[in-house]
Amino acid sequence: MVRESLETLKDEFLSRIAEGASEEEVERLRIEYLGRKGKLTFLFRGFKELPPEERPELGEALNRLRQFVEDRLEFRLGELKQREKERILKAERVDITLPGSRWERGRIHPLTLVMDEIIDVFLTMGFEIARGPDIEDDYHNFEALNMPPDHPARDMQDTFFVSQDRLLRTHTSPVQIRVMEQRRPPLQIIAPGAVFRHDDDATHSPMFHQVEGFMVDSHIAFSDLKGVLTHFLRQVLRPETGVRFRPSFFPFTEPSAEIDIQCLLCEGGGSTSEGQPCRVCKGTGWLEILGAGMIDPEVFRFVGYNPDQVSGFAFGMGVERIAMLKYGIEDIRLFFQNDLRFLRQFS
Ligand code: 2NM
Repeated sequence: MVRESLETLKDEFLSRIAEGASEEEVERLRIEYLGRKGKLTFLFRGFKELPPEERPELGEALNRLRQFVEDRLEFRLGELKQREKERILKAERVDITLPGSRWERGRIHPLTLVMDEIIDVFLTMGFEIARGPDIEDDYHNFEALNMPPDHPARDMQDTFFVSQDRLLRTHTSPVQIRVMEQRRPPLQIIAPGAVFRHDDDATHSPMFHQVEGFMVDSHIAFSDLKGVLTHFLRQVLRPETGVRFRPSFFPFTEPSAEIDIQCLLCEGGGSTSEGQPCRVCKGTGWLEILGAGMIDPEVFRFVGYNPDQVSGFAFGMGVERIAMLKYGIEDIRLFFQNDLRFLRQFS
């Protein structure tokens, strides 16, 4: 009687487990048969009401059935797990014959290109590179460069102040002051780097780059300035570029000069082939490209040099301006917008 119901239960279980197509269904079967209110558990409870002589045989049969159900559940779960694994392996197989996606090669920024070319010419002439902080004090940016607090030239520098005595350097000249404070001539130094002025339009950026430099020794003359800077310009631009020196003024040099090159577009003619004034040089045939001069004796006194024993020249240039002239770029802001259509044009 009970034996028969065990057989029925087993057959029913076998057909149910064959239908169970997911791990969740198998788990539900485990609860249905072996859980606290499960079908087999129920039979185990009824076991106590049997006459004692029937108990051993039936107990053994019940235990065998429970073991059978447990084994079957385990086996089915293994089958389903294996099937799922195969499905995933098939679905997610990597096709290694597909062509990969290529990395786009990066480029050097046009300002870095021009900066490196400028630096390279001076390194070849034996100059050293010096660097200094972006944030300077009033003394190194102005005072030691012969610009006392009431000096009108300070108006020319629209300075970003960080505090009473801290400012974003308006030129890289403070680097040269720092070098002279620490070392004795002979010195040939260039100071490349970012500088900051309160100015913002198509030809002025609040952050731009300069390369300044100087040469100091016992007998440096204006002819040395002319020779070094003419050679520099003909190396960076074209070997046949015309160069002219005009008198000018800077608080830190005396005498001072501004240096022009023949226009790169109209080649000094000042007009286009249609007889219009050249748009790059505005018809003058010349472009201002460098400022320079013989270092003022006052600057030497500030750094502890004896102006009767040393002399030297110094110069400065704007890297963006040179890059704009060289490549015919009309708006300085293009350098800082990171538009790939612009940046891709230089290599
Ligand atoms: C310029 C023009 C002329 C200059 C002077 C010095 C220093 F520190 F040696 F005195 N550094 N740079 C200088 C001179 C810079 O830029 C247009």
